[in-house]
Amino acid sequence: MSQASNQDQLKRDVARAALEYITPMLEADTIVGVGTGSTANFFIDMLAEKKGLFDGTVASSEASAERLKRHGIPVYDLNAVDGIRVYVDGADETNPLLELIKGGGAALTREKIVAACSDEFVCIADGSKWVEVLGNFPLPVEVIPMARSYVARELVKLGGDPVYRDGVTTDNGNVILDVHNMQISKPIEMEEAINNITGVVTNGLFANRPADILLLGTADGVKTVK
Ligand code: ABF
Repeated sequence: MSQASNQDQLKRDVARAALEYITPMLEADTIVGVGTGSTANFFIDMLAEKKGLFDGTVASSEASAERLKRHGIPVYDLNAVDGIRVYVDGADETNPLLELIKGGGAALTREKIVAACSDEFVCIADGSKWVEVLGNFPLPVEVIPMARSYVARELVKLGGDPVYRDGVTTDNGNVILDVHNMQISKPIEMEEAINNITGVVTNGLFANRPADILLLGTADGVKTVK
């Protein structure tokens, strides 16, 4: 099998494991938070098997909302629900504490909001996402467009090397700076420091609210990390 199709198989495996994990939670009033990206897409396609056994979903992006609706799965505005029982989403990197870098797909702000509202956050990832120290993957930062240059200068002061993601506008109408060359040894502190820069909407560190459980796809099967 090629490396790409092997990685896709691992993504399918963790999506299946997530579906099995959440199935006991599915009741008539259950709301499921659904993430964004290729791993989350596998999960969405499998979640269609459970259509009708739960109330509906809240999606972390327009793209995921469209995919859910194509399957006939109800998608609610977050303001229309009381809470989210469980949120399933991928990541770009995870460390052993289940602190994450997310936002490679530019959906980080909605992902962070959905994570904040969820009783439980299940991260699904293939083994390539596992790292000891976060930061090899460039850290996405969503920024109000007029603040882009100012925020970039402040990110340099924090030790990073920000690069404007040309041609990308987020679902919220903002821009993304990808911060390269960061060795993030203190993710909680870094998440807060970046959030404190005026003009930053969100950054892709999920450390204050890490995942609760990680389903990691490896050649030896799906590993559960809590
Ligand atoms: C979202 O999708 C992210 O926050 C992350 O950026 C990305 C992971 O994508 P994939 O599953 O395609 O690797 O979950």
